[in-house]
Amino acid sequence: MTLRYLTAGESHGPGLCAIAEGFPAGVTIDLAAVDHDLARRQKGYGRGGRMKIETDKAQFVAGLRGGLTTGAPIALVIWNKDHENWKDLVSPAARGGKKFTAVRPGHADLPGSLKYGFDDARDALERASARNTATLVALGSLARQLLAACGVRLCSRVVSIGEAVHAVEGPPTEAGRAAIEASEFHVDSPAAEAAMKVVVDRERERGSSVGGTVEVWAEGLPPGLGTFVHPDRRLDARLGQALLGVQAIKAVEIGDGTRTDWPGDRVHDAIFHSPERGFYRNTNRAGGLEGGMTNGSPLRVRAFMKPIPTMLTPLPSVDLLTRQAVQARYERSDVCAVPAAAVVCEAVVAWTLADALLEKFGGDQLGDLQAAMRHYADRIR
Ligand code: EPS
Repeated sequence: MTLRYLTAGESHGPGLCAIAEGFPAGVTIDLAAVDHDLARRQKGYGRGGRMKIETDKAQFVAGLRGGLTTGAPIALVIWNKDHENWKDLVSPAARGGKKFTAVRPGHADLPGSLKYGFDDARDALERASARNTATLVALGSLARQLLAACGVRLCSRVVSIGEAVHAVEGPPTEAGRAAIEASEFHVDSPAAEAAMKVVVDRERERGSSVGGTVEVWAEGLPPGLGTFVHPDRRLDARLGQALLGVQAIKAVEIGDGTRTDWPGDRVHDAIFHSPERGFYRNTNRAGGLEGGMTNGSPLRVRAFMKPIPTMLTPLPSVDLLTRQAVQARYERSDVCAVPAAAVVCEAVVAWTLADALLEKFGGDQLGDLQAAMRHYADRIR
């Protein structure tokens, strides 16, 4: 691991923060682009009231000078506007209010309280909240800007919400990318949008919630990021860890990896070569990864998100303190956060790829990194 980060912060505490270490010097960081990515995460049909309160912005407090990275650790803070409304309950000095004991099935409330010996699940849920994904998006935005300087670009889209599926193959076109960014469902199909809206409205009406599937694409990656030599250095394993580390993500697919019903001749991508293109494929069922390494084709990973566990019509539960049967507590939440999850997954994939790129090519400084990439491109042609 060349690039590393730590985050801290609770959902309704004063703010969230992150420190990134190992980022090369000389990368121009567009601060407005970081805030733009934070705004993308806040969007999406089915989001709850919190997103009307927040306008997430990253305040950089270290590691940048004159818009350029210096190679020193980068530190940033995202302040929680909603803290003002919760400060009697969750400020560092206060511990007021009713205890949260009607623990929600599917959330960290119960196992978190048992593990740490809490008599109030708020001590677990505040940190377990998906609010922390704001820091992941800010970090991912830095990684995306580094990758862009190295000819790599990423995008994401929603593939399904509940049973509404957008059947797509291949990365979105240029027009598709614009449509995705303009869509409340983060999808490049009006028909899929309409079907997804029906599902979200229905589950809101039922007092329930709904999950779905998102995909992330990265184009322009050189072959050979990651390695087959040891399990924990495989790029597919590292992407799996990054994506499964995002709240509510329960499964990850690389390329068409779940198509175990297909025979080998339908699964593997035949290899071709021409002097102009070097090695290339006409298909990409591997999703750009072979042997735990990029193979030069676009990377495609999918992440599967479970429905959010906070529901207006709650499931039966047991009170943490009395051990009596209760209905799980409802707190303001989202009916569907799948479009936001697409932006978060894109961010953690960007971070993982930036790490693998720096590992392969070295990276005290952007110019050295770019020169190493050019040398490698010539060698493998
Ligand atoms: C989130 C903020 C949270 C939730 C959601 C994600 O805000 P609040 O709890 O104040 O409504 O909307 O968090 C969860 C779904 C969860 O399970 O904690 C955000 O910023 O993304």
